Amino acid sequence: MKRYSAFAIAREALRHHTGWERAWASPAPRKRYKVIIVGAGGHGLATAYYLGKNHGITDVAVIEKGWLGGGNTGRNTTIIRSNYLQDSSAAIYEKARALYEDLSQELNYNVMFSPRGVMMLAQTEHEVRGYLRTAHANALQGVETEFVGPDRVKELCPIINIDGPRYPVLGALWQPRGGTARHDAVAWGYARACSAMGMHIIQQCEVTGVRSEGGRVTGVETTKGEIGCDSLGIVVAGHSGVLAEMAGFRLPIESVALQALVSEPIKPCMDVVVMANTVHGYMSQSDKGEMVIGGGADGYNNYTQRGSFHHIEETVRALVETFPMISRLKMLRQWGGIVDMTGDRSPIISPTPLGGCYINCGWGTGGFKAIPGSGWAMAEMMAKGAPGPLCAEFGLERFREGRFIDESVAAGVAH
Ligand code: FAD
Ligand code: PYC
Repeated sequence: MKRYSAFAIAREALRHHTGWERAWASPAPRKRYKVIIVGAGGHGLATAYYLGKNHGITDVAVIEKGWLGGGNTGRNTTIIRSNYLQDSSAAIYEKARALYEDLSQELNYNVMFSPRGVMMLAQTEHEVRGYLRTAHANALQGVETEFVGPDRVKELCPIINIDGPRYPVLGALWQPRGGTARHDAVAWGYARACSAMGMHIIQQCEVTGVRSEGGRVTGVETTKGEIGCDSLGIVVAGHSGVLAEMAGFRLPIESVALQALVSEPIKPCMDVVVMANTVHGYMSQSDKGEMVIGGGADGYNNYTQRGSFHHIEETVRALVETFPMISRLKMLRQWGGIVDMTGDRSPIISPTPLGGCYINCGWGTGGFKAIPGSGWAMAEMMAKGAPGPLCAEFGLERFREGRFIDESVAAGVAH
């Protein structure tokens, strides 16, 4: 793999950009791999990357039914933060946030991580208490957050109306090193690094069955034929239940659509991310100038990856009291992704009842921020055959034991 650098840009400019190579190869599948990962979203690709980087396992195929990053990874609103309540959550989300800090350098690919700060508004007394509690928990966990008052909110984001008649801003949970990154660049950067290690990324190849013998996985059936493997990682977000059924077990997951929209591009007016969880809306401004807006998840199970008119109306209505200036914006595009929701709003990173088969899912409305930490933990589990410290608490057995990791407040706006 040729490195990207200022020198490479100058060299290619001089030869009319004829020397760039493809970022990743598109090989035909081999008969067998040591590891197969189903799903070339951020979590699947990061798993493959850390299998190679941390554990020296490169005989890996990542199999994707569409195009890489075409699932939730390329559809999300890119908020990165680690201000969760429970210790096990704070550990994995903060590991991910910390990895994002250097990810562009590590992958030699600009993922445009922008630690511009994330603010979760408190607009009821209940939220004030909840976020004060989170700020105290974060202090003990070593996660840098603070509870700030309304004046500081106004200072950080002047376009907010803090005196709303129904929902005045009473304060906010502020994470100064939270922010955003370019979502598809995260997928592309990991894919390029995996391909450079000799891994196969196989797009347009749907997994249609899971093969096993004596209680152990032996391979998958796909639209490009059967492919054998020693271990299998299922990392397919909203389709986790479908893949689990192929592998012969059930998951405590519901699949629903989560929608988002962007406005026409406007001049820079907001350089932080704001989430308003009581009214169910959030907003940031992209580097192109569009206001990136989202709201709550659809209230019914669904596999349709598209937006709906009622969502635009509901979300803009929710936000307009706090951000009056958006009432005059034209909305340009709208879309949806199928998110995989668990009852406690925490992920599942776990061995499964089928030997050699592991699952990573349940990130629901909030898994973009977790991609590097999740891939790190999943790779460790697949390489060693058992969960390591980062994901030990996120096993499937917690649902049987009633040991929930309740993150419904931190999941916030979209849950
Ligand atoms: P995906 O990116 O969905 O990848 C799974 C892949 O599996 C897909 O590409 C799919 O095609 C493939 N697949 C499925 N079935 C098969 C099969 N049978 N064979 C082969 N391949 C298959 N998170 C945040 O942290 N911050 C946010 O601001 C945020 N905003 C969001 C806004 C929206 C509108 C949405 C929809 C989600 C948002 N999220 C956010 C959540 C985040 O996007 C997801 O948690 C995360 O992207 C999940 O990544 P993934 O790799 O697990 O799944
Ligand atoms: O997890 O921060 C988040 C988030 C915001 C909007 C959707 N998910």
